[in-house]
Amino acid sequence: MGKIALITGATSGIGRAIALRLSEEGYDLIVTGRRAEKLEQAARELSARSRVLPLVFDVRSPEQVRECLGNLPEDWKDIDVLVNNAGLAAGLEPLQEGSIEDWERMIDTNIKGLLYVSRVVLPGMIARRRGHVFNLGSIAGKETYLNGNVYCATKHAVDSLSRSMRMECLPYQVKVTQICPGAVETEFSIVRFHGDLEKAGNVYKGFTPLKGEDIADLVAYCLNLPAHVCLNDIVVMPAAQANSGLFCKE
Ligand code: NDP
Ligand code: 8X3
Repeated sequence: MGKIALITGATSGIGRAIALRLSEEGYDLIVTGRRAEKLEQAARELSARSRVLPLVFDVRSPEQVRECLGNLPEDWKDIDVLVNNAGLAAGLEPLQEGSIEDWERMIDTNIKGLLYVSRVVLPGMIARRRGHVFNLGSIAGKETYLNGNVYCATKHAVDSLSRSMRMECLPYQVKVTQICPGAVETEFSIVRFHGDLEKAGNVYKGFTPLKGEDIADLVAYCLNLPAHVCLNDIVVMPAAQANSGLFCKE
């Protein structure tokens, strides 16, 4: 049996690319997401190389998280790698015009979802004295940009929780790596702009954004480091981006 990696939000974008890459690296994969059809499609692709367990659930529901991840079949229980990737931005408006529904979606997914999943998975890693957790933060967790308000706050929370996890996992040989990307072209902006493809496409015009595969390469790199080495915190951007608001566009 190979090592087991659990990747949340593997139906698209960064999560899907990480799943593919870890499949190439020989991992068995637990992949999750809410869209059953997309998850099945990803699982079919991954099963060419890996054992795959697709689990459809919403990370915002502590009951669903416990039900799915707390009752894993015996040969899937010993998770070596957890990638807390599921997340989103919804909206890009000044606070005084923001949608409370969008705020709750972001807070419930990006902060509470990450906590619910980690709460179920970490005890096993700690008991086995082995594991590696990756949290998908963002440049939005290192800076605050205009109209990014609640999304930035959720990613600042991921930044803080990643540091807490690192301290609390330290005695148990469980590594914690936060990856904080700048612009990665995925479904992210389509979700942020509530399905407005034109607005979403404009985000990536005039420069070469990162791809999910670039983030997947980083995860693979970290996992292949010697046991005594851990990259704690990675900020990664397109070469054409200096910070959340400064791009060199054609
Ligand atoms: P995508 O929209 O392409 O993918 C998001 C993934 O998260 C999907 O698989 C989606 O699956 C899953 N997801 C969202 N909400 C839930 C939920 N409530 N329960 C379960 N799964 C959920 O975006 P990205 O790949 O770009 O985003 C991945 C992570 O990377 C996010 O945390 C994002 O904040 C972060 N990030 C993205 C950047 C970018 O520029 N793209 C930059 C910095 C960070 P489904 O809809 O099937 O549930
Ligand atoms: C995604 C990158 O700059 O849109 O986290 O917040 S940004």
